[in-house]
Amino acid sequence: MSTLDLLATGETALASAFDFDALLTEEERGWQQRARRVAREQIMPVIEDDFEARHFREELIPLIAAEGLLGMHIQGYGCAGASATAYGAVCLELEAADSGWRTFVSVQGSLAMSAISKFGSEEQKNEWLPRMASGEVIGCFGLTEPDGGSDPASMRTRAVRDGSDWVITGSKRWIGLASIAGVAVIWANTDEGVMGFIVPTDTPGFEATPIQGKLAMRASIQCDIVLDAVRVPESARLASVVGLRGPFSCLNEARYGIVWGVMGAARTCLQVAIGRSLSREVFGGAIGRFQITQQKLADMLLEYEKGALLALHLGRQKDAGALTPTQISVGKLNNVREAIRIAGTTRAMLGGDGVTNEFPVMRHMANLEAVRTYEGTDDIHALILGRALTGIAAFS
Ligand code: TGC
Ligand code: FAD
Repeated sequence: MSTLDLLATGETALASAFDFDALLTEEERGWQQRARRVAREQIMPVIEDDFEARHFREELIPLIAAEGLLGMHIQGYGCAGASATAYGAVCLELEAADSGWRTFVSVQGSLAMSAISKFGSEEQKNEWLPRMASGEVIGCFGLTEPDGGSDPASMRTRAVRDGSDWVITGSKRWIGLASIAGVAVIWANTDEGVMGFIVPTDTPGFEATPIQGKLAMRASIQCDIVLDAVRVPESARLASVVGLRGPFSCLNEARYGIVWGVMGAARTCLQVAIGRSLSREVFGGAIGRFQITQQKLADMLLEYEKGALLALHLGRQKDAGALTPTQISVGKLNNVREAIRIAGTTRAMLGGDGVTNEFPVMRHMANLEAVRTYEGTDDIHALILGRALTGIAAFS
């Protein structure tokens, strides 16, 4: 049975056990189907080659933009103003193909565009958002630094006022899309606290270099950034926020997308596991006839179904304006953890073939290790929840 046939078998069986799509509204399903089409027709056929070649296929950006997926949850400025649930469903479909493509819409829409949308002036929004929604301009979001990304409060990058300008000096690490970005949202410490700046990447002193040697997220780009006395005018500052509340508010958006996205990676793995359990014959019959195999499939179904329902619940909360950062941490910690387990169990069920790229599973496993680390590691989200429950911050 080909991998595609196997996925189709798994898809039918999974949908009959848990018809998630039926829980979405017609509008949400419309967005979901658009993203599913992009994932299946444009990403899945090339992703194994791109992952192997460490290639980010930039030519897909206009297609994704044409479907309205960039900054789709933002109102106005060329953005669709779709619901949070619709955006979540899109993240799930893209990550069912590869986490790198969900990260692409996250960095562009949830981080760079959200920062401008939340904290930018009318002029800044009009200047950047329509071109970012159309994919003409790619954005990046520079918060993490080489030392201790978990603790942005220790930020060393500094912005110093010089007349009507700001001069930014420092370095950032792991910044998605930076080498192809036209604009960077850079967070820097100042005498008054952390501030955000919209930095065109052709500004003298700005340099982004892709990080090499990645064994995860190989079909996407992350960079080191050096800021060597980068000079921007006061009009480039995101003037309506000072302090870490600024970048952290954007992280809420991206973490929310991850809660959904990783269930896409989990769904693909579970579909493979179901298909393979019916097609792989050992000891004279399909491995799906072993009780041990069925126990694994049942456990994976439980966690996939719970994770997808949790994502949907958070989506409905967000659409009602009631989603809290604590709830987002519950979703990020749980869903990434369970997606990693589902990918690992499926890989083992595939036997030796599971370590090849004949199946999408080991690629998802590797990607999910990166997802576990970014947007707050699992340890950090556990500590956020511990603080919420006890009132005691145990970060240091
Ligand atoms: P803390 O004292 O807790 O807070 C400082 C100020 O921020 C406010 N705040 C928040 N505001 C909005 N949303 C949240 N989730 C917020 N969390 C905190 C807080 O109210 C306070 O405001 P104010 O006005 O009183 O000053 O700050 P802390 O330094 O103790 O934070 C601790 C901790 C560990 C929670 C925080 O440092 C943290 O979350 N660390 C993880 C860093 C992280 O997640 N980085 C992600 C970088 S971007 C990325 O990874 C992109 S990956 C690509 C993709 O998304 O696909
Ligand atoms: P560290 O902070 O050095 O953590 C190392 C280990 O220590 C981890 O296991 C961590 O859980 C643990 N640890 C840290 N603090 C504590 C504590 N208080 N208690 C217990 N354990 C602790 N950043 C951006 O700004 N923009 C991006 O676009 C972006 N994209 C990314 C894409 C990828 C693929 C990756 C891998 C990262 C990306 N990041 C981005 C950075 C990401 O947010 C950081 O990697 C992450 O926040 C962790 O920081 P760190 O890697 O420096 O690990």
